[in-house]
Amino acid sequence: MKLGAESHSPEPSASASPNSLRSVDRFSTSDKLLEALTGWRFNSLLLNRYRDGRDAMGWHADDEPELDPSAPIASLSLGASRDFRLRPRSSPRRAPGLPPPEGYSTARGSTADSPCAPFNLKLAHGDLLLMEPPSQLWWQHAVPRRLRVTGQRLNLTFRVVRPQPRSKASNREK
Ligand SMILES: O=C(O)CCC(=O)C(=O)O
Repeated sequence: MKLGAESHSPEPSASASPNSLRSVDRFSTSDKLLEALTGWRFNSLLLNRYRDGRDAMGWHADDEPELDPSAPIASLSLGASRDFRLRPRSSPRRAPGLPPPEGYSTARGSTADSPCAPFNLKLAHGDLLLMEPPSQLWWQHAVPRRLRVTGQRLNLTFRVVRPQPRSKASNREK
């Protein structure tokens, strides 16, 4: 799935120029586009910049407690194409109401055609990857170093963060 590349300026500032105002308009347009495409309203945006193929991201899952586990994570790639690796977690986390994924018991000794074999996606400019639940509970992902990649890549991940209970510390400040 391809989305158009746009420069985003999420907050209008008091000194916003006509250009940055146009960026804000485009941001809300692409926000609506994302909602139309996914059916989700995201409330958090994380930007990663890979200056070239020497910049990489290690194996991890995006399963932090503040993230809504019932929401997908939408990931927009801009710029240089990069490999995006996926592999099953060594111990999958329980997904409420779901049996373990098919083929998981054989994941450790998996073969290329096993449903849980590690695999690679090539993420190119304008690609929108939707990681649906429970992928974060069962899979890890990484963007490995690729020294032949000389171009820059930006990656924007849209997430749903749950409202946090007020901490004792912030209560004390009041
Ligand atoms: O750059 C990417 O495509 C992946 C980014 C990522 O894994 C993350 O932000 O957690």
